[in-house]
Amino acid sequence: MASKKVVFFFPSFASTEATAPLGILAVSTPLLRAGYAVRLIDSTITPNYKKRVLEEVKDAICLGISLVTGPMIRETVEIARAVKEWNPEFPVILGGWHPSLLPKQTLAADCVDIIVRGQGEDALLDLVQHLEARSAIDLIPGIGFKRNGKLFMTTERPLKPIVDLPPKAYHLADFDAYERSCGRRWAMYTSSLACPFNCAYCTNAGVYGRKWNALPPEQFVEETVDLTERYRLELLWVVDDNFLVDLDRARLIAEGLVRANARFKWSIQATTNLTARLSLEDLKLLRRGGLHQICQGVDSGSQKILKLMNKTFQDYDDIYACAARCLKAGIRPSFNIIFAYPGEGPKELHETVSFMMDVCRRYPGAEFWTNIFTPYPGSPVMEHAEELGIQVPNSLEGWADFFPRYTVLPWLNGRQHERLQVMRDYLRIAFDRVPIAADTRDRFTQLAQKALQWPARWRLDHDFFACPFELAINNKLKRRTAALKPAVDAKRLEPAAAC
Ligand code: B12
Ligand code: SF4
Repeated sequence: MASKKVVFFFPSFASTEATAPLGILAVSTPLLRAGYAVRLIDSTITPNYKKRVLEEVKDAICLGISLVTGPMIRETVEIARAVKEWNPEFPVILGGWHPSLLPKQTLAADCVDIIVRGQGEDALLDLVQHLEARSAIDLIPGIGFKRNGKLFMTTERPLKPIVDLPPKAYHLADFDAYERSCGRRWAMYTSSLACPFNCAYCTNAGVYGRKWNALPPEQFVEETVDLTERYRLELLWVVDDNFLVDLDRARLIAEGLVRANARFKWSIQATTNLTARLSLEDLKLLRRGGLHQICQGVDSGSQKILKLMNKTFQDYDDIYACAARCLKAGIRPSFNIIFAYPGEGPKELHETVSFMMDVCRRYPGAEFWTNIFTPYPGSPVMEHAEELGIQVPNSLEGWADFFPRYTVLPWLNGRQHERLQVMRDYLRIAFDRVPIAADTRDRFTQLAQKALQWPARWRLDHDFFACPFELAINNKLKRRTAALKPAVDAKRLEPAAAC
């Protein structure tokens, strides 16, 4: 006899940045309000996660799993199969980015019964109520299901603006456990949805469209102050795709936080062109309100590649000037780079590395994080997969190895791939970067790693990566601080040394 209980599983992601999964907290609220009990098992903080899931599903209505494309698929399949072995009739529901972008293929997996496409708040409640009542789910918009081995997709569910979505059920999160795993007490928060741009490698438009919409500043201030006080959080990462679309809203948020005497730090993500619109006064105001980092996708130092990425809105002079203003205001400018985008040759790679080195040298405190281009399902560039020679996986499990840290591409394999990874490792040690996870290095390790910066910069300047002995030394140094490690098998995912 099933109780009114729904079990959620959140598979580990290859990162030390452990905190509560916002997607699951979001879809939990309507369930809780309707009187359902919710159990959240996050494998990052639950060593015996399989046993726990199998215990919890015994008297539940269904199991929901949240995942993005990549390594999370391994544990998704492991848990879904284990549940199916226990009871082939028990409903396994997949939601989140991967099922939303590839609904049919995901649903085709033998261990999956139902998928939810896009926003899950209303769809999952509808679904759970129907499963509980054992009534037909055919008319629930925004889902896909299997019947007699056949796949069915229901009608599209219209996107809801963020103001109409309920608050997330943060109380379900075990922040003590996340803090133990990551060394820092922090959470994510969303204050806007969608992004007006459409970069060719990005999947956002496919799930959230391009109509940017946001919470009013007063709600931002009230919720974030409450959240950080209630759970004693030192940091909020505002995971909006483009926080700075409405500058007046950003200013009002900062003013509100100053007035509320907010004590927490927060960081945002925004495009370089919108960040560049902030004056020094704006930035100082945001800093007073607690903003300490602006993450921006620079992506490439080559105009040619930016054009291919559909990112012609970016201006390099603006990036330099804005980095200077951010640092002056006490805000860390944090930039992302994508290597090996289709069309990138040695010239474009060199332009990007030179740009990075130049920014870091001129503006100490600016930081870069690098990835290898990963062709995600649903991104505009994937429409050209065939001509690019990309082998598109034809099963859910085939996507498990799609991961920006180690993606192998038709134009980047073997020695070339190895060389790029070594170069990325040198970039990691050449300049300081501040990860979310706490810095647990002792003084000796810190000094020794600092000393490695000079030979690393020399190598990058001279494009010389033979006999990478500094990386071996760095690996030894890293072993001295063994405490914080990603929960998944990071060795397989990260063949080269990480900082
Ligand atoms: C925060 C975040 C992270 C955090 C996650 C921390 C954590 N504890 O969850 C960290 C830093 C670890 C991270 C890492 C990565 N991320 Co990330 N990340 C995000 C980000 C910015 C926000 C996600 C979020 O929580 N949103 C808020 C929630 C409320 O929205 P949501 O996730 O969309 O959830 C809704 C629906 O999807 C659905 N839903 C979600 N789960 C479920 C479950 C069920 C059962 C149901 C029914 C519905 C449902 O309902 C929710 C409410 O409407 C998104 C961008 C974005 N706009 O969302 C990228 C994003 C998810 N990440 C992405 C990528 C590529 C990565 C990395 C590969 C990046 C890298 N360079 O390493 C890694 C991979 C991690 C891994 N899994 O292996 C891509 C995923 C693309 C894809 N095809 O899957 C995104 C979409 C960014 C992008 N635009 O490309 N990421
Ligand atoms: S600016 Fe960022 S979120 Fe917007 S489309 Fe480009 S990559 Fe995606």
